[in-house]
Amino acid sequence: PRVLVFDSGVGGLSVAACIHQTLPGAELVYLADNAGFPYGDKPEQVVIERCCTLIRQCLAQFPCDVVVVACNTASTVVLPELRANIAVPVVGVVPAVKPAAACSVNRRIGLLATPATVKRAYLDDLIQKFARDCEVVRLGHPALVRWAEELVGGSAPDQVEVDGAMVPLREAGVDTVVLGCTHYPLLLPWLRKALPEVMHWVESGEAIARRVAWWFEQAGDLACAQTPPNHSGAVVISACFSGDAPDDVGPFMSEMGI
Ligand code: DGN
Repeated sequence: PRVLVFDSGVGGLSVAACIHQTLPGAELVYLADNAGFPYGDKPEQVVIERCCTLIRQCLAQFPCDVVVVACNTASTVVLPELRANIAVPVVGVVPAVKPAAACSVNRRIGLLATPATVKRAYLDDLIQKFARDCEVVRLGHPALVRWAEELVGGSAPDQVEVDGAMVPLREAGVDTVVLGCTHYPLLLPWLRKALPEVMHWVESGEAIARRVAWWFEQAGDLACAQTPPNHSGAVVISACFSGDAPDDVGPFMSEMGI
C-alpha cells in the first residue's frame, strides 16, 4: 500500500509523520512543489492547476492508493477538481476548528494559517458551523511558512521574531490555537514559548492519518496498519520535487520518525 503526500513545501512532513505512526506498513511518496512555494500568496486558479498537474505526473511515476493534499491552502480550493481528475481517493486537510471549539474553555480561539487560508470563505463556513459561540482571531502571518522551511534547512527561527508575530493572539488572550497550516507543527516549540498561556494546540495530522486508514479499511487492505516483519521501522520515501530539492530533508525526516 502506498500513499502520496503532497504539499507546496516541507509542511506536509508533519502529516507524513502522523500517517507513518498510524500506518507503519504503508510506503509514503512525498511530493513537494518547491518551485511553486509559497502557495499562500498565489491566485486560486494557479494553485489548482499546479496541484492537479503535479499530482497526476507523480501518480504516473509512482502509482498510489490514496492521495493526501497535506496543505490547507491548496485543500481549500483544489479538492473538487482533483477528485474529478484522478481515480484514487483524495484526502484533504482543513483547519481543525471543530476540535478547537470542543476544547476551548474561555471560548477564545486563535487560528494560525497562511494569508490565503485565513481569507477563504470556506473558513467562514467552518467557524459559523462549529465555533459560532467563540471569538476566533485569525492570523495569516506571511513569515511562518518560511521559518518552517528554514528550520528544515538547518536554521532555527528567531524566538524574538516569533514572539512579535504572535502578539495579536497574546493580546486576544486565546486559550486554544488551531495550526491551520501543515508547516506550523514544525514550529511548535517556538510557538509554545511565544504563547505560554495557551492550553491547547490543535493540528490536523492525526485526523488525516485516521482518514487514510479508513480508506485502506474500506478497501480491505489492512496490511499497512501493521509493521511488516523484518521492517526497520523506516519507511521508503520517494521524494519528488518540482523545483530544487532541499538538500537536508533526509536527516530532518529521521528526526521526525519517518
Ligand atoms: N503547508 C501549506 C498549508 O498547510 O497551507 C502552506 C504552505 C504555503 O505554500 N504557503
